[in-house]
Amino acid sequence: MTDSSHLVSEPVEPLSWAELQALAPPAGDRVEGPTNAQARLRLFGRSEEEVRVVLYRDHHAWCPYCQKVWLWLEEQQVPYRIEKVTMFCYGEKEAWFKRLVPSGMLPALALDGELITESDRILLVLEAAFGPLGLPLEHPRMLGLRQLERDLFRAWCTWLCYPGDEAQGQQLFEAQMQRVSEALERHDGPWFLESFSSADLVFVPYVERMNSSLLYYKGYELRGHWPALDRWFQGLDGRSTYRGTRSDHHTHAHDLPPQMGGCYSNRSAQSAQWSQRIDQGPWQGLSDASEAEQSGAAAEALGRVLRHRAVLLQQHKGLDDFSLRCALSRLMQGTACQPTAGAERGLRSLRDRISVPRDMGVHAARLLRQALEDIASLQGPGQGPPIPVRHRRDQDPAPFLKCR
Ligand SMILES: N[C@@H](CCC(=O)N[C@@H](CS)C(=O)NCC(=O)O)C(=O)O
Repeated sequence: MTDSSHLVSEPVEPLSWAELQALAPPAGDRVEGPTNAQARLRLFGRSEEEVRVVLYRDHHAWCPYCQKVWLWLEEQQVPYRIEKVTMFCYGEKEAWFKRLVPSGMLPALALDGELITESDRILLVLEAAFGPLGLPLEHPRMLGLRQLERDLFRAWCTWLCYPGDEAQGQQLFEAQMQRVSEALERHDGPWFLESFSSADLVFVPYVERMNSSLLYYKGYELRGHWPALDRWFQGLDGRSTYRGTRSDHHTHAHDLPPQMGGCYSNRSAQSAQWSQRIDQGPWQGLSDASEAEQSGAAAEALGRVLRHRAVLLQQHKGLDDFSLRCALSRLMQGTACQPTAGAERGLRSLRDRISVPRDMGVHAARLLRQALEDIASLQGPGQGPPIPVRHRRDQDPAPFLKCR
């Protein structure tokens, strides 16, 4: 693990933009390559004329109900187009979307031009058109698991989002987790049924958010407490569909409060430790992804910063060209050049606003956060603007869309 507090600057120049550009990976195939958050079209080897589906989901991939539908389409390899929409918490809802869906709610999906809202209805319509993923959603076993997911969701909300008796909140949550664990242990494999199915997919978005939020706000290690759930996460880590939609602890710790109306810390020593580590590093080895798939992560992060560098330099007060190159040189070569005086706030402002998977994958984000922190630490302890909790307008996508 890197401990940036003891890092000493070296008498080196950062790489130039041209040198950095030469280290960036070639643009990946968003349409036919692995599941990714940047694609606007997914074809799975089919022609564009065959596309019958449009998925309307949020720009930042924060909406859990969108993740469920997104994963279903990726698992079933149904060709689809993606239209991204702004959530109320981080910006202005697009007028064209409000005309389509006056409530502004996501996800929405068009099948052969017919608009459907409500994620469960969307999945039923998709299932009728393209076939089920495992057992049909209305099979009695599936209905039981879907109900269990809602019971777990409610217990999690009660513990996380309302101030109250902490011990009781945890107890109610663990009672539901016990049922989840028993459901998972009913089969040999890691899944809720004999093989991967819509049942797993229904649990993915919120259990992912539970894993991150309970660690950050309660110091509760979900995967450590529940071995069956840990196996389930390991199974998910092995699926490229999941890896492409998966977020990380830092992103969820800060995207949930405005969406859920607040998250309450239990102020335990463990939650203080975990939240500090998730916010300020070191990020390597956090339990939000398996450690295996890391190759190319630094280059991935570099490519994403290069793409948006002009807007990033405008958006993060104090971040200057030279200091950003210092951080990227650290990322790619491990060098430690001294950033400009005052740049530490801008470097940490960017560090705090990397969003997974919107910007890059979990491993790329960890490496970039660490490089930004390492270089910022050479200048001092100054932090960027605090991350707001009631809204996330600091994450308005508008400036980034102008230069698409
Ligand atoms: N019951 C709905 C819930 C959908 C929902 O709550 N969507 C939220 C985002 S997770 C939303 O679009 N809110 C409006 C906004 O944030 O802009 C479903 O299953 O689709």
